[in-house]
This record gives sequence, C-alpha cells and structure tokens, in this order.
Amino acid sequence: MTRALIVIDVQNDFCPGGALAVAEGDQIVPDINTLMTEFDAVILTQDWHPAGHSSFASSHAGRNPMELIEMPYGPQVLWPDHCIQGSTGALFHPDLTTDRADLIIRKGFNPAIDSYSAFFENDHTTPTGLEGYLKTRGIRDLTLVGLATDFCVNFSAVDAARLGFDVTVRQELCRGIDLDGSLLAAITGMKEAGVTIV
Ligand code: VGL
Ligand code: ZN
Repeated sequence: MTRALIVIDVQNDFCPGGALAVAEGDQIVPDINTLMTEFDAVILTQDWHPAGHSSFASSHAGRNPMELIEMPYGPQVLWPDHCIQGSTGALFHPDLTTDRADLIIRKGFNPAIDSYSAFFENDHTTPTGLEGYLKTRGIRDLTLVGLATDFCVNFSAVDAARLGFDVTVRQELCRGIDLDGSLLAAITGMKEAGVTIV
C-alpha cells in the first residue's frame, strides 16, 4: 500500500516572525523532516495568494484582520496579508526538507476564493487536482501534519476523509491559530468526519 505524508503550509508567514504567525509553528519542522523518511510519497502544500487577495482584511475597506465576513461562498475570516506569491513569507521554512517532496501543491491563487483545504477551494466545489493525483498513484492512506491545525490542516483532513481516504492527523506535528475556540471545534469536526487524531 502506498502511504503519503501531506505537509500543510510550513511556510515563513505561519512561523514566528511571519505575517500570520502560529505559535511554535517552527518547532514542528525537525520531526516532520524525520517523519518524511517513513513514507512512500511526500506532498507539500503552499499557501500562495496574489497581492490584494479577497481573504486579506486590507482588501475590504474598514475591515480588520480576524473579523468574519460573508463571501458569496460562505463565511470567511479576514487575514493579515500573508503568503503573497513570490514573497519571502510564502517560502517554506528554511529548515523544512523540500527535496524529498514528490509534489508541491499551491492553493489560494484564485483572487476571489480562499482555499484552506489541499483538495477544494473554500467554495467546497472547485478542486485543486490533489484528489486525482493521489488516486491515480494508488494512494489511499494519508497522514497530515503542519499549519494551522484548525484551518488548513482541518479543512484538508475533513475533505480527504469525505473523499474516501484513510486519514490520520499527527497532532503533535501541527500547531493551531485558535480563534474563538476554533482549535477544539476543529478536533471535534475532524473526529466526526472519521479522521484519526493521534
Ligand atoms: C491558513 C489562514 C489563511 C493555514 C492559510 O495554512 O491554516 N490559515 N491561510
Ligand atoms: Zn492563506
């Protein structure tokens, strides 16, 4: 059986000092590098927004980061500008092993729709292509690690489980943002979707 490790958004902007820093986001890097050696396939995701992306508070007059707004596709948290295409903040953490990756999938490049999940944009219908990539390679078993537990890891894990993959999230190799209880809600939601949390 082919097992894949999916490393979600271990990028400078999600690490201490970055534009949307997740506490201790950098601390998971060494153990993720070690874990890569145990998998047949390694896939990295990279949050990759054009300047002026609709998920940025700066794109909405009078709005502040971390506020919730209603978008045509549903509720959307407004973020500080982050992971802008080609910026240093969008680069992977310098210590993350990237040579081992079979595939790097970029997401959030559509100016009008955010994309937390590695599988679908936040409209929950526009695919990124990752499902087809995994299924055509015969990969059914996924382990997810990375940033942030309650947003991109959560959405990716739930979508993967709904698509029929066998999904494990290694919680000690993730770190969360935890906005208004979002971390606990994410753990509960992932378990309900059939994700194994270890
Ligand atoms: C993420 C917020 C905005 C994440 C990405 O990687 O969890 N969160 N963009
Ligand atoms: Zn983003």
